[in-house]
Amino acid sequence: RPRVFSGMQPTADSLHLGNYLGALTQWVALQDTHDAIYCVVDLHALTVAPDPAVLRERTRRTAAQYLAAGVDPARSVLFVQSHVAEHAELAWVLGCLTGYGEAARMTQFKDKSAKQGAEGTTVGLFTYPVLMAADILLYRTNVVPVGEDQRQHLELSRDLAQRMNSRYGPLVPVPEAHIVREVAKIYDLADPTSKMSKSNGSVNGIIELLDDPKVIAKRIRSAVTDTGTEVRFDPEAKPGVSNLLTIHSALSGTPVAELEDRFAGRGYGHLKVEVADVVVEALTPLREAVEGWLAQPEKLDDVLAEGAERARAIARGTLGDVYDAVGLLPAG
Ligand code: AQP
Repeated sequence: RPRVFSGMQPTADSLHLGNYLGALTQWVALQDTHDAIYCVVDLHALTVAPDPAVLRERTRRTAAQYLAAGVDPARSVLFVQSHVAEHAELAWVLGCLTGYGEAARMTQFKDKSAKQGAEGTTVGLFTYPVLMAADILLYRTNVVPVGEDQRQHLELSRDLAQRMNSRYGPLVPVPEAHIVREVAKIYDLADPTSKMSKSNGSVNGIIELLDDPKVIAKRIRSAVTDTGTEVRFDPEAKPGVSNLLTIHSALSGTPVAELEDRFAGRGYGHLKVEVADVVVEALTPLREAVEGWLAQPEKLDDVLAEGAERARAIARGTLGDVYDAVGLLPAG
């Protein structure tokens, strides 16, 4: 079976609806057809200088959300990035294959470093996409399910795979992005031209998976729409309404065209009420399942320890081949 790998950063107490629709639901579906490996990328989270105790807590919470959403440890490898030392080791080798200008062109780096200023911008933020390439190539990954915002980083992973293979002989497959167009970019409810984001989102524009249902309903009710009344999917002219239709359709399974018909002549208020119901209905069992996992931290840690062991076995093989190919002397 082809291999799928993906990860998310433990940079918030809760994942948001963009993470869930753009990535996590795809991860769960791909378990049926792929050899799946999913990771909480805590080393990446160090780029935002988190409080140590908070980072530890969020790492567990993120893993609990993967499990609650349906990542099944019996079928997938689920682990924490820092538990497998080979990620950082392969990242060094790949960093030595990455051009400075190539890394400096990454738009996420440009955006985040512009916000943080020269003093606040670390080398870790700069080399973030190189570590991401290491995560992916270490498992000889074929498919990487991500949202649209990660497309450029994935392109770099592909370039590095090709470069390594052409310089040192075939070592890793060139990974493909798995980006599902309809849900590739969920927008901020309060600013529907920006993506829903853990770090940049306006407080009112983001729906966290673990939010209280009342908060979710309130945020959807106050979602920014346009001054018209027609419920129509038109991301250019009606980004707010189109975002609500996307969310409804993805969670309810109802095609967007059918929703347009259903809400014809009924105005935005009705749409918002129904979207709130659909979101609360989808997230309530998920929130309860997360609470279940967090109530048994030993069981959660056991799942992660077993996952790390399985991941390490694969990672060790790839890193050994790469070290050998680039000419590092075996330890004997
Ligand atoms: N708004 C979104 N719509 C669809 N998919 C999205 N993803 C993120 N936002 C949306 C996808 O979720 C995964 C999260 O990866 P990450 O933890 O590395 O975070 P990120 O891509 O930087 O996005 P976040 O979670 O919103 O954080 P910040 O605030 O740092 O931008 C990825 O697959 C991503 O594509």
